Amino acid sequence: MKPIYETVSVIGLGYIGLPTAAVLASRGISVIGVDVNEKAVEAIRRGQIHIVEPDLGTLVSGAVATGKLRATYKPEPAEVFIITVPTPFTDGHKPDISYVRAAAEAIAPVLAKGNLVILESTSPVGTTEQAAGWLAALRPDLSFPPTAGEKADISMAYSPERVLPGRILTELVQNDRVVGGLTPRCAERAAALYRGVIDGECFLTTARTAELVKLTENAFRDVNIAFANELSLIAEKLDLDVWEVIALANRHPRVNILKPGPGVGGHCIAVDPWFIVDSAPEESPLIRTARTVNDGKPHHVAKAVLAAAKRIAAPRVVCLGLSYKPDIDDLRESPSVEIVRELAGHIQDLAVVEPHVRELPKALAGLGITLKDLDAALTGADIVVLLTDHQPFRALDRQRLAGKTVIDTRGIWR
Ligand code: SAJ
Repeated sequence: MKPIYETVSVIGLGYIGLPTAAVLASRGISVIGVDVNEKAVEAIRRGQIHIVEPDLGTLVSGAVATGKLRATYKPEPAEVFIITVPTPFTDGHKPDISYVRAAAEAIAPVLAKGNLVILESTSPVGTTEQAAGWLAALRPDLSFPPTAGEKADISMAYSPERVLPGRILTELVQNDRVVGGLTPRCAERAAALYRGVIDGECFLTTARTAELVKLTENAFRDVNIAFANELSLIAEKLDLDVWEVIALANRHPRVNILKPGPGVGGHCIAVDPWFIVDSAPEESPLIRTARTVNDGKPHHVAKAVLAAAKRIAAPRVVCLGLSYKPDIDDLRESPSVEIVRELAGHIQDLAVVEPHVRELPKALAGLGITLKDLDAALTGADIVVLLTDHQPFRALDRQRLAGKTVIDTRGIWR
């Protein structure tokens, strides 16, 4: 289907906004990308990208070369505004929607009758309605759905991104979308945009339902990973192989246990469940406990390494992998980084292998840790700790591990 809007502005050009802007531009829409980050804007202006994601560089350079994608610091008039800014949490696990508010304040001056505003950032239930309130206060000359309903000058909807880092461009186009409107017409107008761009189906609902759907997806995964992680502790205590237990249990037609690991990282699954807990604390003990179980796993792994290290005089320890999941360079909220950091306080000879970075992240700098290549790190190591299951580690000749103490948190060398 052909896109029905000619000009779309994407506010926030990060892991979701930039791929979204590039895909819209590749469909012939004129896209105005807006970001306050100089690194992002200047890179895009040169036709380059400031994040790592397969095939994104080619798509962005093509879109910039044809003039379909333009990056700016300040919003300009457009038919549709898509907000894709971060929604982190504060120290007390409270959602921080200040970037959504800043985005609403930035677009307010250029909003015009007939515009559509879509929020895609993961947000607590009620945020889209709240954003309508902020906009209404700044633009008393325009009417908004919470007060004017279907007759409002501006349509507003919530449609969560649900793409997997590493597969963003594929999933952006192929995944189904949930599109929640502040009114049915708002949902219909937003769905009309996506239908012109994606191959997946659009499912229409209210903005509040769509907001909870997004949080539910990631909380579901977190709870299921927590089950696997708890099982790994139980199996360890009972001296059983958790991987064998899971593989055999999964032969049951209605059982599908996920994989235990060193903990849960990334900016989504380790964050979003807290938004549910914050909005319904009494009703969410399971979701909160899952977070605690997953957050406790890095410390448990570090303790196991230190126990093994105690049995060796002057142990040489090597940790394999820093990113939060395999074959990407993303170190955000990575449990592997947390484990290495904890070990650094106790192990004199500590090396790290991370094929996707050139230097150690700030969190690990100045702690006496050396970044090595795989071959050099394994030579002479007493303890090998597998933290992230990158391809070169999966392909390792097991002979290289002979005679060493191996702690394999991902179960790849069984
Ligand atoms: N993990 C395990 N065991 C498993 C699966 C994952 O320990 O069986 C760990 C990973 O090692 C990693 C973390 O969980 O540390 C999260 O990785 P992931 O690949 O499950 O998910 P993300 O965070 O990269 O992306 C998720 C996706 N959500 C779901 O699968 C429900 C993605 O579709 C969302 O768009 C994304 O969050 C987001 O932006 O919200």
